[in-house]
Amino acid sequence: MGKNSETLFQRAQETIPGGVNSPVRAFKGVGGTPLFVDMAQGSRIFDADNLQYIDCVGSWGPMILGHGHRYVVEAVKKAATRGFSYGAPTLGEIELAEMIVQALPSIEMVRLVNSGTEATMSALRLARAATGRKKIIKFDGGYHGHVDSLLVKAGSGGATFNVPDSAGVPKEVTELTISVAFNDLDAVRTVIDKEVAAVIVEPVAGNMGCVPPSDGFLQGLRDLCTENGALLIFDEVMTGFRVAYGGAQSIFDIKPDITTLGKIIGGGMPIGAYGASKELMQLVSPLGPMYQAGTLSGNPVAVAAGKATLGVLKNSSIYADLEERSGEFETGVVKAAEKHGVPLTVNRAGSMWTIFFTEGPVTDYESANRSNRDKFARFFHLMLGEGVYLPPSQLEAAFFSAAHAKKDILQLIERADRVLKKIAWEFEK
Ligand code: HOZ
Repeated sequence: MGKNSETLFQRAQETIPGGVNSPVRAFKGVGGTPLFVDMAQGSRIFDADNLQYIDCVGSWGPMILGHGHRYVVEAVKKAATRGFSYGAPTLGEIELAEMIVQALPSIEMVRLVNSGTEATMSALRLARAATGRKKIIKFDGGYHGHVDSLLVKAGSGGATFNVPDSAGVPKEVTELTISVAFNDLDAVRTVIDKEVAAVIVEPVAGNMGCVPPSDGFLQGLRDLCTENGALLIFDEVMTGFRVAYGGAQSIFDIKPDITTLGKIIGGGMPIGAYGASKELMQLVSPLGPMYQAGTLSGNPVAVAAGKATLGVLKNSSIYADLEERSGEFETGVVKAAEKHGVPLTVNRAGSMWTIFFTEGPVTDYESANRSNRDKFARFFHLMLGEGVYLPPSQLEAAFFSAAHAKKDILQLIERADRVLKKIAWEFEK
């Protein structure tokens, strides 16, 4: 790691817990010092030592157009000159809401919030308000932000740092949460009953690494929810406008009752959203009795970035291009691993992917945890040395953007090939 990042990390630890404002950035899952970012452009990020990396994190998902897309930058500049925040409604919020409603037919009304965590917290409250029930079903390794009742067998940082159930959350709260294995419909069938308000699921899991749903899993959840009068919440904070413009629900053709969004709908600015039918959303204050509010909700600068991003994505060839390049990357890495004799599984849903160091298949949290973490950490650091920035944890998804050109993909394969050769020498003898 460069000298400037080291110095900044030492300094940061004096005033910021762990030196970071979100734990997964801290490199604790792979060891070493996090790189401090100076700037980013297109598919590249530059650190405080002016070292350049191909960025496969993309701010954990939002940067689907790449960094500094000129339309988004222009929209943000224009919005910023008109005032950062009014705490009053704007035309832009209506336009972004209309874009979301047009893209996801399961959503007739949408409320903008400031983060994915706020979105999922509000979605649970809405489900409980609508059903009058208390219990929630989630999945092991599923992560829906740091909502108290969802920090049960949580993925992402919770799993990476081995604190799947956070301290500071009363057991009376988590007693209402039931967590079962992802892709296991029988497990859901066993626990679902007439006290369950909602089943919340990432339709493509992204916080135990990338784990797509198995055939029939999401439809099975839809059916079980309907049969039991529970609501189905799709947490599409990661997959919304990522795996397709209409999210995972458009690909798998499932209509959830409530959808949560974030990341891409803010184009890299802080935002979140939850949406549902008019019937459900009419329960939300000021129309109905479910209270939820926010000073900065619908922030005009974030809304401008989101509208510009969705505007570029809509009716573009971006999703087809992303699929082609991501597929090429997957094939290249799998071939390189075979050539060097490194057992490895690449899970991928469009431009969202994870490399697991196991024969696989990786279908749930348990199988994701069979990945050899030492190999992953070594792979991560060797790739970093090759100028590639991957998510610093085995249990996270990586992302490509429209700015990742064919040339970038070829470079990534070449570098992964070199690195896998070293991994084979070090681990497979
Ligand atoms: N959902 C993202 C990671 N899994 C959020 C990033 C973070 O926690 O900082």
